[in-house]
Amino acid sequence: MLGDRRLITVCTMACLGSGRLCVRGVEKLCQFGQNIQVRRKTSAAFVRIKDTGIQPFARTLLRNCQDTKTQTGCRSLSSHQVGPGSMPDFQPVDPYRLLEDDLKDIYKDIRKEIHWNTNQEELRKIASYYFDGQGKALRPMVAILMSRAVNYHINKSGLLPAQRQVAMIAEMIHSASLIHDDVIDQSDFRRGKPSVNVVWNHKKVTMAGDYILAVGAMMIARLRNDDVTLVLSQIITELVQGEFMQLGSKETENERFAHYLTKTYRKTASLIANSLKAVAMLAGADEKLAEIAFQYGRNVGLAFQLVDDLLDFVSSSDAMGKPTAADLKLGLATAPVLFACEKYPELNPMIMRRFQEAGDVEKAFELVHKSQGLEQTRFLAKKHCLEAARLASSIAESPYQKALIVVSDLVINRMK
Ligand code: GRG
Repeated sequence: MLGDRRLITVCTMACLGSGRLCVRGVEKLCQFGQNIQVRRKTSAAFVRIKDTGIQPFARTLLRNCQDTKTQTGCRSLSSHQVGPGSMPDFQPVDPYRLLEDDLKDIYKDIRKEIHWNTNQEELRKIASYYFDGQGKALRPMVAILMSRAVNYHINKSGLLPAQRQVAMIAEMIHSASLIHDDVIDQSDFRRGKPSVNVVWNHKKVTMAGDYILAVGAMMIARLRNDDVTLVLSQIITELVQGEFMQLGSKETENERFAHYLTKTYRKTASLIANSLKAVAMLAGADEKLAEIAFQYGRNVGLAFQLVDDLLDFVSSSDAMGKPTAADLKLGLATAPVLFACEKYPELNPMIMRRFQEAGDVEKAFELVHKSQGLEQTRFLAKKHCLEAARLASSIAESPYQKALIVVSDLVINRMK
């Protein structure tokens, strides 16, 4: 654990140090807690970068890849020139950089959708509050990566407008759920700023979350694809069920872990899994390929939430942009606590009373750190990341497919 903590400190320092130098993509990479050493291990996604305009940090990344060119097979490739059979010279880049052109207007386009569908200025403001570019944009990023990887696999090139719409819809459903979550949890802080429920009253905020969902539903309808509509609608039913499950708890340890994993799938992984399945279906993928896209998203999503639950115990609130140990304070027993129960059964009654008695939160926090719960959580997350990487490896080799593998690495090493 000490080793892990040291790694976290080193990564955080690397991020802070390079943050001012970062181009947008590298900033996002930093939010994930990557540093040059990690990149060297995983330099697997490549794009052609013009000689001008490469920021110092990105230049270092390029040098790292060039150093290992023969081992990794680096070649350069423009994201707009990707097509079956054409694989010119690769240079390394992070997934955000690879998709820079695809992602740069995503929030602007979402804000336009939010704006066009109402003339009520306050509703526009509240609904746009979290589309400020401060999130990691993980969901649109993986949706577009999977779109381009699948398109390449089935001999199509580029990105379909409908696939880009799904990337936007995924981020909109995510934000609507964050807004509702903030109201339910009475949050104070998110992404380093006052959470939406602090700025406006909870009735208006709840309506704004509903409004984002409704605009998202109209965008789904415009896709005019019944199967995709079903897949994307599933996300919302599962999100609600996941949140509902979180309100309850289970008596026995076994039941509790199964309950936690189902809840985690519904609350976090379903959104990624089903949006990736939707973009694959829009490409005309067969069932097998659509299932690979779904399973990749499911594994990345589970790992992402496991790491989120882990970071709640080890990260500072400054790094996270939201308070830490928040889950315990909300009465939630996540993976680190459930694992810690094996060694410290005295956690069981605390879980059952949802850490409500004086001193419960502090004691549980201490026992989790004394147990192997954090390592076990990380191990389980890693298992899902490896499975995601294995699934991505079964898609035809392309810069996007390789970037999907890099993403699985970013998820396990992320710092916020
Ligand atoms: C109204 C759609 C809807 C749902 C209602 C409230 C609720 C049911 C569900 C809550 C689901 C929720 C908030 C899950 C948390 C998932 C999670 C790990 C969020 C953090 O994601 P990041 O780190 O956030 O990607 P950023 O800020 O980077 O976008």
